[in-house]
Amino acid sequence: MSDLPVHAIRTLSDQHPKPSHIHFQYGTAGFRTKGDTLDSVMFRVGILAGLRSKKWDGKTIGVMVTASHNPEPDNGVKLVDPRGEMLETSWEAHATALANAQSTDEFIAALDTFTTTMKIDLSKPAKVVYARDTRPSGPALVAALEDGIKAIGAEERDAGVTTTPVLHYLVRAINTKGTKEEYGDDSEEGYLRKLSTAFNKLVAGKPSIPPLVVDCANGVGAKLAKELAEYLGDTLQLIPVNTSTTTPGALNNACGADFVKTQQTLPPSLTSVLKPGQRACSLDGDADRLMYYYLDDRGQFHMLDGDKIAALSAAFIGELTKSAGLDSQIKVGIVQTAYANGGSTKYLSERLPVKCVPTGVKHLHHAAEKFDVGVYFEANGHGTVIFSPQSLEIISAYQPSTPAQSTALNHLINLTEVINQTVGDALSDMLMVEAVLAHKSYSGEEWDSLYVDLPNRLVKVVVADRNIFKTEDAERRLVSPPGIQAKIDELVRRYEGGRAFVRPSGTEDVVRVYAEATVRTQADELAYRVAGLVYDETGGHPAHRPLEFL
Ligand code: G16
Repeated sequence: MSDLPVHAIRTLSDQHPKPSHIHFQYGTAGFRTKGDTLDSVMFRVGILAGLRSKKWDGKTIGVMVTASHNPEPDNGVKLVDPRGEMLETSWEAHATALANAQSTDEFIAALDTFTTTMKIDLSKPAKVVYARDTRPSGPALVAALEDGIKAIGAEERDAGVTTTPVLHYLVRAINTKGTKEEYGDDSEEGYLRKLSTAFNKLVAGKPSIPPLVVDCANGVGAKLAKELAEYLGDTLQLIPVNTSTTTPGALNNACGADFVKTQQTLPPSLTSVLKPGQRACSLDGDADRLMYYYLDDRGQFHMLDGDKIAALSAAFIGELTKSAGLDSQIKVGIVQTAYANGGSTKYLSERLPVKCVPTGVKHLHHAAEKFDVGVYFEANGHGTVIFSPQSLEIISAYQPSTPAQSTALNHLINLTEVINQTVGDALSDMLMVEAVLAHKSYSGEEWDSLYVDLPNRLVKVVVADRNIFKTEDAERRLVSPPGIQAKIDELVRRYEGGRAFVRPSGTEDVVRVYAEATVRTQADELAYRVAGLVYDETGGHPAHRPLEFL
């Protein structure tokens, strides 16, 4: 076993001192906070990525620099494991501990203990691939990350400015190259070619698809959407809007998937673009979330969120496995979180097994792996579909006995290719949705009518310390601070069809409140009452008292 390259680490670590007053936390989607405080975190993550790669015997580890749906001054970083999945949960605590060592000496001592305890063979090679979104703080943070990668002596590959899902794809493609599980060519072009080829095959012979407006949240999705449009040609005309990636403050501002989901309205920039009957979709800042919507004949807005995407895709996959004669061997299951609309949970659980897990795609992904085909979507539009290795083997070995079975089997195979199975991917999910709509000849309205959403409201509360909030039962109940859950229960009882829960965000310094009820005004009232309760009981920040109390 060789030793840590202490000299290189010390010299470079001194150039990236930790701000003494900040405690960093590897949360729902990695480290995420103000971009100008993250220099030391980036350097240390570079080292950690190298060590993770050594632990995996030199397999490539991914690092994505993004704060996704957060506003522009925020930034963040997350690690991607060799199969393109989120970092193994047990390493999150190590990441947090290393990020919080106060000095270079403490950091080196912590690294030493860490590598010994984890039995990391430092003589192994290490490879790291990284990318960033379009945030102005990105280049400096990437430079700090590169110093970390250099300090641990890992080989680096800069994937440049691209989306989070592309980075996940690249990690899997690099690590499966030349194996029987080869995922695709390890380049952005390879990704675009793979998705567009499968999509074009899936919709061949179907009636032409109407052009689709794509709100790119003024983020990195704009670049990929424009490139994808080239690959799709006339099969599906994309109309990218909100593509101002260099306009200060534009990112995720009054546009994008999070805006649509939380405001339940059309981005103002689309009012003159979208026509009644036309559907559109919004990506978020790093293009891993997708929200659909359409205007009905009266110009009224209708949202088609992650729950609706799950319902649409699960039904289609179920139909295909049945038509192919594979339904007894391949079963579809759904994974949701507490945010799933009660209407969707009722509809889906009457048809399929449904599991509820805590927020964060990493939780959904792992639960979905337990199904032959796991369809997982958060209501916020973050999700994908994963086929188990056994299902993929069954599909590839299957000999259909009729032409109809053969057609369905081909659709199923193309679907496995159009879907980015590593992680939620807005553009891949968009192609899946468009393919299903084309097959079913559904308009937005027909898709929407699969089930009726219960009116709901999401509210943020800024509190003194969100870390005092602890939950259980897949985040549906608060165990701490004590006493609040009983008061929430008491409030919920007063509303017909009422449901509400409170949880600390893992990506923003807030507590989130969700409520739904049979009637819109009641859902709003319940949400603001629960928010007020949380605020009053836990010392909310005076400047941020939830305003819309009814
Ligand atoms: C991240 C996670 C999602 C999660 C979201 C909000 O999304 O990947 O799984 O739903 O944060 O989390 P929270 O409510 O804890 O802030 P993204 O798109 O921001 O990476």
